[in-house]
Amino acid sequence: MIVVGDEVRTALSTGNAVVALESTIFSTLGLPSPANAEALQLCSTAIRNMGAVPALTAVLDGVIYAGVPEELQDRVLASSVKVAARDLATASSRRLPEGATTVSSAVVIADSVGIDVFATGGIGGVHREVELTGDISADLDAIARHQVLVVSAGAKAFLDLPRTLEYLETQSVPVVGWQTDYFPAFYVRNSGLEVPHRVDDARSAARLHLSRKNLGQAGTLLVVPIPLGAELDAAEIDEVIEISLAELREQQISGPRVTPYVLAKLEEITAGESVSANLALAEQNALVAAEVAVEIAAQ
Ligand code: PSU
Ligand code: MN
Repeated sequence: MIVVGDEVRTALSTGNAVVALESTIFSTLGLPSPANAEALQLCSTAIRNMGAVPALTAVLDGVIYAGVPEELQDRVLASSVKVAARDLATASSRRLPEGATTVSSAVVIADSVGIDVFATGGIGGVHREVELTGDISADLDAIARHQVLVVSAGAKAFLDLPRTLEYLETQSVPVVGWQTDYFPAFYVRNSGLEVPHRVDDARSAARLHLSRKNLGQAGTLLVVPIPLGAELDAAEIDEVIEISLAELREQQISGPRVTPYVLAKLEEITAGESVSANLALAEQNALVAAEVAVEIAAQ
């Protein structure tokens, strides 16, 4: 069962703008405390300042929320269980105490309650060495199947970006650069890979989403580069990622433990700058998402 928060329900029924949020990014799996709480605060405030309502998604005591009530949000921050789209039904039926949604589950929830726009930091994608592991995030298929506009700063930093773009093309997901012709690389504004489409304002993004809907097609990926002042050094990031991935291979660590490992390493080596960068891009994505949601609501 999905419970829609009071404020979100009112906004949806009166045709006002809503932006859905995933919760893995705000949990212990995404950002270290207290940066996780700060990130949730920054994103929620950015969305409100634009005139939209934030809808934090999560699972609490088996209840799937679209709009976690504020008094329960601390439990989401403390969560350490990742709930992807495949896990939603069991999380609910087994009454999972605290589950953090990923992009894939959040997009399923948003679509089923009629929320058009979703914001996150970075989506999952095709992993490097996919030919050995077969690891392709369920985020990609979820975006391809659900009528939600997903706003992100690209994909997680250590993925195979060219293959991620190929996969999105295969799935007919338009990747749209926000004021850019290039796919951003999370901590870095430009990966050097071109995107097939570009929009320069919220109205154009809203129109694109609505025409996808009219065609009976599903999700769109709007990619927003990290703000200029918050960008990290591409060479340094690459080096840390290479070292982390080699260490993971040596220790035979794979699957869900990869992301927290790489993020912790990046935080250590950049002396916390990677965390500040993550906050800055998440806030900016929330802001752009809210701007587009307001335009969609106005059309
Ligand atoms: N990007 C990050 N850190 C994360 C995630 C994305 O920089 O923790 C989370 C998001 O919730 C995304 C999920 O939906 O990882 C994808 O996980 P997987 O690769 O297991 O599908
Ligand atoms: Mn995976």
